Amino acid sequence: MGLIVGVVGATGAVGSKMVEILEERNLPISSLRLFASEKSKGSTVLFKGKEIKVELLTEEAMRDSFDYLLFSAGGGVSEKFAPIASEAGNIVIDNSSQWRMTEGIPLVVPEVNSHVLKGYRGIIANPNCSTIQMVVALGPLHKSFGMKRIVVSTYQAVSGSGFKAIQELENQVKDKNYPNEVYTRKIHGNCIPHIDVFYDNGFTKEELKMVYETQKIFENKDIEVNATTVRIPVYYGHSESITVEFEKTPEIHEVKEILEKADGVILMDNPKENCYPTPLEVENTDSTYVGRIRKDLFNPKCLSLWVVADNLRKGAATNAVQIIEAMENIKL
Ligand code: 11C
Repeated sequence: MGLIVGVVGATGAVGSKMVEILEERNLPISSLRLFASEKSKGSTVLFKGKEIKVELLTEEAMRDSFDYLLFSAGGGVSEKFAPIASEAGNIVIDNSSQWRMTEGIPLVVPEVNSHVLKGYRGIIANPNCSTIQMVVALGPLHKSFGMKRIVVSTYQAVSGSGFKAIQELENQVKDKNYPNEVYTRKIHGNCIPHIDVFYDNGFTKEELKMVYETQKIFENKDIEVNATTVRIPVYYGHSESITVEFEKTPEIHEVKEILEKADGVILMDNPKENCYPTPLEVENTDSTYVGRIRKDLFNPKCLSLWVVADNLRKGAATNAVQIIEAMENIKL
């Protein structure tokens, strides 16, 4: 018997990637059901050469039997429907921020902490895209050198805000006077140091996700994270400039050896040959790319690096599908 899988929010930017990636990977899926709101109900999506009709998301449908339900329809939908599906015995992998910080709900990046899935059934949270690529790159270094403090600035693609934002950038490329609706400023020819809402402490919600999700994934509240998240006029692929302070002194050759062997990481670091990752080059791939590795000039325990990944794939849909794969591997 193959797997019965459902995707909630199947017509959105991440949901449609989930369907694409479910088709690409070797999972034995016998039935795929797709759910969306009234707006997309009845539209069709191609999966393995067959047209699948998108169903209206209902409580009743969530009580049907699924091996896995992937959710990417926003926090409100996950808040209401994920518990219904999970109480019916289904495993939910939720891409929204709704359940990420809830105690008892695992927040999983398979390369880093798949051990938390052992024996677990229920809602599993998929982290924020900017957190995922950072922890994939830093996880193996943390194991060897112990992280104390991370200072990160992000350069995030518009696809992180969904199809509407991709269209807004495309329209502004064609017509520089095209008005901004998704962002507070025009995004074309600009960069905006503002992702999600501001809190009273001056940080944005996106920045605090990077702090608290990182601590939860590494099960260590002592890791200090200071993030500045910025939207730039790139369609796909988030980039991050990261400086980390470790407990032990990392040597560059050791760091490179570790990253070369690390699960999910591709090292692209040869400045003499202009070798470093950029979002255009990594679009449509599933790895996390690391380059520009260098020692701080003043603190030998500090390292800077540049990390790039496709935000819709490894930052969202691929990570969610890899959680299914990790769960299936645990069963073996
Ligand atoms: C962005 N990181 O690029 C956001 C999108 O919590 O899953 C993903 C939001 C989330 O705008």
